[in-house]
This record gives sequence, C-alpha cells and structure tokens, in this order.
Amino acid sequence: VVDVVALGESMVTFLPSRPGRLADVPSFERGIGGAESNVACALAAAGHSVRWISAVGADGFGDHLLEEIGSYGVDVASVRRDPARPTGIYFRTAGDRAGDAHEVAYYRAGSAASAMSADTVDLAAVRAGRVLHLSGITAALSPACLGLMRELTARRPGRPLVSFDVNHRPGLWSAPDAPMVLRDLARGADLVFVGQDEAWGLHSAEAVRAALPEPGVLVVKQGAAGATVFEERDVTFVPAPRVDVVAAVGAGDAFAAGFLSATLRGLPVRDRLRHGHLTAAAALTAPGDLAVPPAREHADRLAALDDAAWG
Ligand code: KDG
Repeated sequence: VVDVVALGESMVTFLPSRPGRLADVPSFERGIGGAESNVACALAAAGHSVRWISAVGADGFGDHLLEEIGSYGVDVASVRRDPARPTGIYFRTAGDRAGDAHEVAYYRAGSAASAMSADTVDLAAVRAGRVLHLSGITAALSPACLGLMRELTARRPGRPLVSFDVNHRPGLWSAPDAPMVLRDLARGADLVFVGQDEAWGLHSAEAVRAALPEPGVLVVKQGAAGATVFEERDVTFVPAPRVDVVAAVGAGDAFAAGFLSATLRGLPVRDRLRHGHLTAAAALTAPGDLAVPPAREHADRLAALDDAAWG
C-alpha cells in the first residue's frame, strides 16, 4: 500500500525571464506545475511512497512531465498516455510578491487530463493508498472530471483518507456556482485545506468551520499570518515564519505536503502545522511552482524550536 495517491492534471509551466506584464515578457523558462503532482513530489522528496495518477498527451511535454515527476521518486506508471489529446501547458508572470495578482494563461482546454473520468481512470489504483489527495482544480476541468471528483469524494466503506485542497482557481471556472461545487466536494473529504481568501467569502477561520461541519480535520490557511486547524473540538493556530517571498505559486501545495507528511508520521497537530509552514517556506522562496522541501531531520529540528522562535 502506498502512502499517498495524488490525482490531478499537471502542466509544463513557462516561467517568465523577468517581472512585468505577460504581454512584455520576452522569454520563458520551462518548469513543471500541477497542484497535486507538486504535493506528490514534495511528499516523495520527504521520503514517502507516492503515486501520481493523471493523463498526459503522447507528446514531448507529456514525456517531460513523466520524467520530471518520476525523478522525485513518484510512481507514474498509472498515468495514461492519450494519443488524441495534448498535454496542458501554462504561462505565468512572476508577480505574486506579497500577494500581488499575477497573470496566468492556461492552454489546457481539451487536454489529455481534462478527459479523465470515472470510466477512463483505474479507480482501484486511485483508491490503493492510505491517503488520496485531490484538489478543486480537477473539478473545474470538465464535466467528466467533476463526475470523477464526485465519485472519489463519495463516502464509502474502506476508502482511503480523502484529502482535499479547495484550490479555487477563478480563471478555470465559467459557471458562477464554483464556490458551492467546491464546498460540496469538501464535505465529502476527511481532511480539507482551504485558504481563507478562497473560502466562500467567510472572513474568519471559525466561520469557515461552521460552513463545513463534515471533515474530520479542517485546515484554514491565513496567508502570511499562519494557519488554524479544527479537529473535533480542538482549535490550533500556528503562526507562519516570516520569509522574503520570491513567488507564492505552489506554496499551498507545499503546505499540504508538509502537513500530510507529518500526519502520516502521526505527529501532533502543532507539528503538523509547523511542517506545513516549513515546506511552504521552501516554496515561497523559490521561483518555480515546485521546490524541494527541507530534509526531514532538518525540518524536525526547525519544528522543535520553542514558541518564541515561531513568533
Ligand atoms: O498550486 C499551484 C498550481 O496552481 C500550479 O502548479 C498550476 O495546477 C496548477 C493550476 O491548475 O493552476
């Protein structure tokens, strides 16, 4: 049994050579992105057994994603190659320092991954881990992908622990009902990650909790301030370390990976949050979507610093 299965679309990412409007960027450097594979890679780098499930085209970008994600030690054998559809790609600006808006241009409509459905994906392989990690991005890709998300978040006996990162990407949703769709999916999960800024216009972590009675563990990310975990009757807030942000993209995925890793290791809630913050700090201070997390022993030492060091 693998520790974690992550399902979702990954894309070749084009990072700008310099800051500024997308219209003015003269050249781009290739990277990889994809919220769920970002989580998968960070977990594999932290020593967990991880499988990534998706679909890519039978093209060079698909080869690159499989080689790159596989190089982290993630099992990519269940990723489908679709000869009829391309691998998605996207371009973005460097922005997002201190929460600036950044521009994103997706070329993923009709991609191989957008054709994933409960019929084309190997559901037994998807459910074969201790944890199944999903995100709301998949729900936005196509009606077939939304159907797959509903199938995977349906409560059924013997399913893995379902981890769901809301990841509301407004640019991917045409219908106005995204918040409701995402909230319904979150109700089917056992562990939910949500940024307070994407949480249905609710302005406190407590209000988010009140809106989501179902999940066993709710993690509300409060940007640079920190994050709060609601677990049964306990509420735990841990401040985030202050870092000089290079690019915020991917920080949420890194946070989820750190938190999940600590969860798999059975660590107490304060340490789960600290490992989330430390892994996020690595992503915040790197330009790409995906950053190598601190080594486990190193992260353990940082997480064990006293409260004064953690603000
Ligand atoms: O969380 C970071 C992701 O948003 C990025 O890597 C690309 O998956 C992506 C998306 O759909 O925006």
